[in-house]
Amino acid sequence: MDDTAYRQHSSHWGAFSARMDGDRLDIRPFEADPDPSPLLANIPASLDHPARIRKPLIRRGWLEDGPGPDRRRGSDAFVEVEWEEALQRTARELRRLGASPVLPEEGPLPGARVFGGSYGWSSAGRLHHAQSQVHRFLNSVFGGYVASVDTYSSGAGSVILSLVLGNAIRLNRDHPYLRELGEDTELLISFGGLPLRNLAVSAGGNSRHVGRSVLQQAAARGCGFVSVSPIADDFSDLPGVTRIAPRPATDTALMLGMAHRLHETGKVDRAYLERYTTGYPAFEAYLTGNADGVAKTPEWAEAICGVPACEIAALADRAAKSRTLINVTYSLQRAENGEQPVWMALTLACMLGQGGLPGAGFCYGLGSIGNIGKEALAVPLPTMPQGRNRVDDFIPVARISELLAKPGEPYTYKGETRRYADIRLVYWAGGNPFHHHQDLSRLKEAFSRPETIILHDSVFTASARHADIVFPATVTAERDDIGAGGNDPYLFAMQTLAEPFGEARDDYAIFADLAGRLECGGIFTEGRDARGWLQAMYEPTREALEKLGSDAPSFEDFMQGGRIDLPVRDAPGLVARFHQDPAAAPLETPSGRIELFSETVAGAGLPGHAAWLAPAEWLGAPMAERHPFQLVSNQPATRLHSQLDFGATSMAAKEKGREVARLNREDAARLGIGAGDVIRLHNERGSVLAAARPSDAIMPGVVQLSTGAWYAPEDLPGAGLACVNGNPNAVTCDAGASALSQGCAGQLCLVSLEKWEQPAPEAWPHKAPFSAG
Ligand code: PGD
Repeated sequence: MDDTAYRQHSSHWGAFSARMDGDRLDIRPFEADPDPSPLLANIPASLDHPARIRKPLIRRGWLEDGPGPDRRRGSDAFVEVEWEEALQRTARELRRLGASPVLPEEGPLPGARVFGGSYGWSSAGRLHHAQSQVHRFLNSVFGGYVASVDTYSSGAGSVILSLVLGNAIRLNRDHPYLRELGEDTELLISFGGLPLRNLAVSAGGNSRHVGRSVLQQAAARGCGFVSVSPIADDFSDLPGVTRIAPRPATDTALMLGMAHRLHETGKVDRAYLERYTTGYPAFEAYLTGNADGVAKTPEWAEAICGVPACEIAALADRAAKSRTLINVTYSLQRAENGEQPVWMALTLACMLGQGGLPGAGFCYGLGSIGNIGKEALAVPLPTMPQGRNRVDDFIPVARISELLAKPGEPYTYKGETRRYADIRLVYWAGGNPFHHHQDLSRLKEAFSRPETIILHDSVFTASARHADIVFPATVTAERDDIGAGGNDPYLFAMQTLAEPFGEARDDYAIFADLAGRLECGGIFTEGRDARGWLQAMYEPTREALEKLGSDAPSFEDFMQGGRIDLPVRDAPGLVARFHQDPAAAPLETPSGRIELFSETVAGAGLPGHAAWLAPAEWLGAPMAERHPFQLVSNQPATRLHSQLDFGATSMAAKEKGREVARLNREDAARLGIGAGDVIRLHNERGSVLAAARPSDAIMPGVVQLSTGAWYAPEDLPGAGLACVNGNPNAVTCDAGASALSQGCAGQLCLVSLEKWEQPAPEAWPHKAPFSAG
């Protein structure tokens, strides 16, 4: 490898080129990126941080006593073993659990007791995508696995939209909202703001960060912006942004107040409702109070959300006068009853009747993830086939604790009653459940139940600490791949930048070896090595490009650092086609139209239309008398989730290694809390320490602690177990958003908050494996 030349690479937060400068990775952002992400500076630490895993690890208790439920997971020591021993023992265990080249055609498969949901963002790279690899492996050796459906990002929102907007849920990938925002929108009302930190990241790659320039372009045209969020800096600091801060979790009430004003002032577009929607009369009866005796007036809304009724009415009037785009970010639905703000925003946009106009109508998730609202691509991206999962069982992704702790018990999902499988083996690669799941003490209890837990990661995360067998995986910089993300306009050759750390191996190599030992090698590899797969995956894209008359290099030429401009589709997307002719391009809903009343939702025990449903944990709830602060655990600005938490950008934002929590300046003064003080957030589920930062950007009664600090529980004198690094999931609630979606509701919960007066224990963000014991 020529160490002097820059090589091309990519990440979820941007493309770049890099070369080794001594033992340091020198990174240059992609030259065509107008606004590169500061997260690029986290990457160099990925090569040699002490948290990297050098050799396979086996938990001592598992090694000595064999598989079985074990409460020592999480506190037990690990033993470093040679690859041969680790692979042999793993293959033996997988065989014991039923892995075989000969599986029954009929009847139960061993995979029915294997959880392979393996949720997680993994890394960029179309081949070495860890979750795809683990799925392919489990399909090859167990005939399948118990899967997970939906995402932590968008569980409640995706479920409700799948029912009431049908195929138009794909509108995120299908409609150029960003271009239209730049060119056509007159008023953007964005519930959840439009945080550029989220727009910076996109699964698989985000090579051109255009969010800032689109907002500037819209502002220069005179577009108005209304950011609705308890956190003022959730929207860019452009001049003229109206910021409205409702109590967290009450946006639905605010929207209802706006809807009532439209109704009262005769601004409801009845022709639009008639042509494109169904079920409005039932919603209207609720809105006016004909159904329940309570009119959802702006005054009614004010009592719930705290925003003055006159402001609510004025916002409705302004929306009706302008070409208005109503956007709702994922953050609002990652909460109890999270379906409601999404459905209500859709209902409000339908009442305004502008769905068919460029730059107007309803959008879901703009500002939540980078690829939403970008132009759709005209060619398929290279994809690793996962094989067929013959186990017809799944959980909604955030029900992992129940799955492991309550085998056989019933739960509901989309109106059906299902039962949890009885899981013996958990296989995880490319995710960090002890970062991403809620109520981590409960997750820890659940993780003590399976017989064996196997995990691949490049670093020793809290999830690795709770596994039995840990395989050290390479990071992207240590392997070749192809980089591409949904709606991102380029395909990149990702070139190896450095030798693997220690004895780390690619996930593909680990699975291929295990599959071989289980006599399933042919099924898993189809006779290909990693390079062979890259070539096989590249070909369909190359052929599609050729058909469109685009120059497409041969695979070998492309892998020499090539980059291909991908064409965008010029045909209108689903939303546009539906609005052109709803009869010719119906939605995949029972009526073919937008459902403002849904029988399925009503059948699941919820109101059949969007409605204000008070959650258990909001500032108006009885629980707030005990725990008076609303914790907002949002996405971090300095890393992606928990990835590279030890990187330069992430570490620079911490205080003595501890995550920073922001709270309103007046609240801080009242509680005698100054900048940098250690504070403790707690409720019945647990507690977490953080470093305080008083801020005017946070509304009173709210504390913001982003996700991603690595979970490090310690017993505090007189205060029980606390995460000393600042992971908010030590205190969040893991109940599903509702019985309908069972989505992740981790964004909001109630806590008590106080200054930690005792000597603060040191944060220990990223321990090496051997200090785990
Ligand atoms: P990551 O930190 O991205 O978090 O949860 P997720 O589990 O996706 O974890 C990815 C892991 O994969 C890292 O440990 C990384 O080292 C590892 N990895 C990366 N590349 C590779 C590879 O090539 N091979 C292998 N084997 N491993 C690799 C994110 C989830 O958190 C999400 S998407 C959301 S939206 C949720 N958001 C919230 C929230 O808003 N509030 C709370 N309280 N909690 C949340 N959790 C959720």
